[in-house]
Amino acid sequence: MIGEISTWFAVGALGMAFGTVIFAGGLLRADADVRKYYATLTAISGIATVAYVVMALGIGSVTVGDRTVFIPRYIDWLLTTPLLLAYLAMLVDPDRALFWKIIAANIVVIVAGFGAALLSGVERFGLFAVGGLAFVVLAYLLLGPLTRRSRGQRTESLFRGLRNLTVILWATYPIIWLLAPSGFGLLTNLTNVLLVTYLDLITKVGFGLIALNAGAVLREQLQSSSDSAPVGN
Ligand code: RET
Repeated sequence: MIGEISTWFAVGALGMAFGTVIFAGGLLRADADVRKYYATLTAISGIATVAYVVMALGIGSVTVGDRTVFIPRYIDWLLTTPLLLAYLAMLVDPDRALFWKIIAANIVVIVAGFGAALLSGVERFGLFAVGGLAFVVLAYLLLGPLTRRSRGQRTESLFRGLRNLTVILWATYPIIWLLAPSGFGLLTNLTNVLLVTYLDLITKVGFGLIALNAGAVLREQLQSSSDSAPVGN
């Protein structure tokens, strides 16, 4: 049972559904000014729940050469990675041009990776390199220009924490892609699915839980500083 790929997809579906319930519960109770944060997290884990259920049911996989490509995985990434980046951007409110550059680089990453996975010959490594290069641009935009926007904002430390989680964990995806059957075939498909499922859960549900927890602390601090203001000092 544990040795079956569909088991890991089912684990992923349960984890994503858990996150969706927590975030949707928060959305129902949220004040108007923070509703967009909850709505974004709910959409991210909701979309992933659907993708994992579909994959657990064995739907949407194609065979390329002697390996399997899970199409719902790439559709999930195409929809949810821009939402994760939008969440980061909402914390620091960048200008539109910078935001759309970030989204464009991200879309090139995922589309190139998807295209590469569908090719069976060595030319797929060329497309992988295009995706890798776009990822370097994306990481630069997050660590450079977007981080400069965050300076001095109240959300700066939350932004930095989530940005680091994002850049570090996202950088492991291309490494796994290369080691998996999509690249050099050093990992079995089962190990590949298991690793990516864990990563997806941390980058989506873990990201959301950290954001909500830190957001609550932030709000408390703001409230207590405004409560204590009239008393003096
Ligand atoms: C690919 C291959 C092409 C080169 C690069 C890749 C990066 C993928 C990433 C995926 C992130 C997914 C997330 C999912 C959340 O649940 C497409 C593997 C750079 C960064 C965060």
